Amino acid sequence: MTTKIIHFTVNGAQETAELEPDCSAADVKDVFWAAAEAEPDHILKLYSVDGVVLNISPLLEANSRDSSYRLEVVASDPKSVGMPNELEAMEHRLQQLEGRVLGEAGQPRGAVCDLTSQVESFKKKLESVKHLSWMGLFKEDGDHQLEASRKTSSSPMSAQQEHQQVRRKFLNMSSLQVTEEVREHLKTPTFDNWQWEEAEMLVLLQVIFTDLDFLTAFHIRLDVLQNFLFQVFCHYNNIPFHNFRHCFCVTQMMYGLIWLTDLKSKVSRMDLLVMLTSALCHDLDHPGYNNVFQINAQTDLALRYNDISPLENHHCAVAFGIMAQPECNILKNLSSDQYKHIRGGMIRCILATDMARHNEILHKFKSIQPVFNFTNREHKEVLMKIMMKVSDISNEARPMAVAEPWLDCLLQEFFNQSDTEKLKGLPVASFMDRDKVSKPSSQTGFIRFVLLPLFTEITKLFPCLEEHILEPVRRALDFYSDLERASKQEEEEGRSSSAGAAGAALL
Ligand code: LUO
Ligand code: ZN
Repeated sequence: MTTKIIHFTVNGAQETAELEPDCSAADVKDVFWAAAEAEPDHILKLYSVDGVVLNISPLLEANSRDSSYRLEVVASDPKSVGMPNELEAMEHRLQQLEGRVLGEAGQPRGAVCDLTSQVESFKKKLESVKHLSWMGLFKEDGDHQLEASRKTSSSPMSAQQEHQQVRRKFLNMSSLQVTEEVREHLKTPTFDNWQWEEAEMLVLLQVIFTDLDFLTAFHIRLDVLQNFLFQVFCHYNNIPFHNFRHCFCVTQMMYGLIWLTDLKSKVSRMDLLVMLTSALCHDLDHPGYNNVFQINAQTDLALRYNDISPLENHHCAVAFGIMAQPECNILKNLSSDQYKHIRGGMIRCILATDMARHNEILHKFKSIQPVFNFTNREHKEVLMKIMMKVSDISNEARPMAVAEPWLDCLLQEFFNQSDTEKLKGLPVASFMDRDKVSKPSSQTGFIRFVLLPLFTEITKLFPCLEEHILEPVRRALDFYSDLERASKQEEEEGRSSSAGAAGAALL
């Protein structure tokens, strides 16, 4: 093994690092922190030429000068005044300089003005979201397999080790302040979930829970919330669709809908806690095989729950299993009446996400929507179920670049299931069969017959949702309809050309 030469740029300068074969992770960290003149509590990101975040570790691959990596220093702990001390030193030097070189009219000379404006723009840069790359706001687009690419540079870890690494990152970052831009962005359906690592999504979930004042209102200690969020993360499985990133999407969409509909002023904070905690927990420990599979294969879950929404019952039971641990029990300081209210609400909301009940719940909402009354308990309970359903299947309300990868993930999970069903000789649903499904036609059907009726009905109650979720879904329908038409046309042309070729062959 020879010494590895790593070429990288930092603060605009070209640098190289020589990594000895037996260097430790700490040695590598020291090299890069020194090159960046960073404080120990700063967080650094090292990017490859195509913007993928690399692990700063002895496993870092050697590169050439023209494929230099880029090293970025990110925000440090906000308790330190808010500016790195080199900036304060720069400001101090500038004030001294200004005092010495004031022109005859008492105005600072041009050079000082330039320096002043440079310092001002540097301060703005540090405070702006662009330089908080630690929040992953400006990673390269299309970087949709974030974890996968990140793991390429490190040796495979066990799930337990990966979880502990996420926990360390989460707790390290959780004391950092998220900028106003990120907070505002988090309340919109345009939020791009693909830009974020798992630890960063945990930080954002903490922001959501604290932003709605749940900690003060329900006397939730921050460390208990963090334990709860981390255990929720651990209890989602590493499967293509129903994973922790889906949980984050649904919770973030629920948070966005609460703000867009001003639900804070229409329902109690207890009901908001039910909705967000239900969104967070609604697919806990999903195995990647739906209820039809559970029932047909007579799995333990189907047997345990007598074929009645086995998955959704399981998701809810896992949620309360996590909260049964005192160090994760975010409900521990509630009164028994409050606890009963939350538990009843979460059971209703999580069980409502079973798509087999789609028509039942939508029909009920349609019957009360024209006379909806926010003081009517039953009305609010139906609305909370509808909000769960909207958040759960809302991918197509997001920008196409965010939504489309989700359909690929979903079909991958569906195809895994139908492959297994074929192997086991179990019934196979056509919309899950890789030999029958086309992405466009499955999606046009779903949008036309499932999404649009649901989103149209909730938009009747909250007209402001028209532009935020109904319009994007209509655009998605147009997109997939065009794709469907184009692929049908190709098929036609394929058939006619092969018919032509066959005919020619006969001549
Ligand atoms: C609806 C649904 C059920 C289980 C798992 C995922 C989904 N979601 C979706 N299904 N969630 C979002 C989406 C989406 O954007 N598209 C689809 N599309 C196709 C595959 C589909 O037809 N899904 C579907 C439709 C109805 C159903 O039960 C009535 C289950 C799945
Ligand atoms: Zn879900």
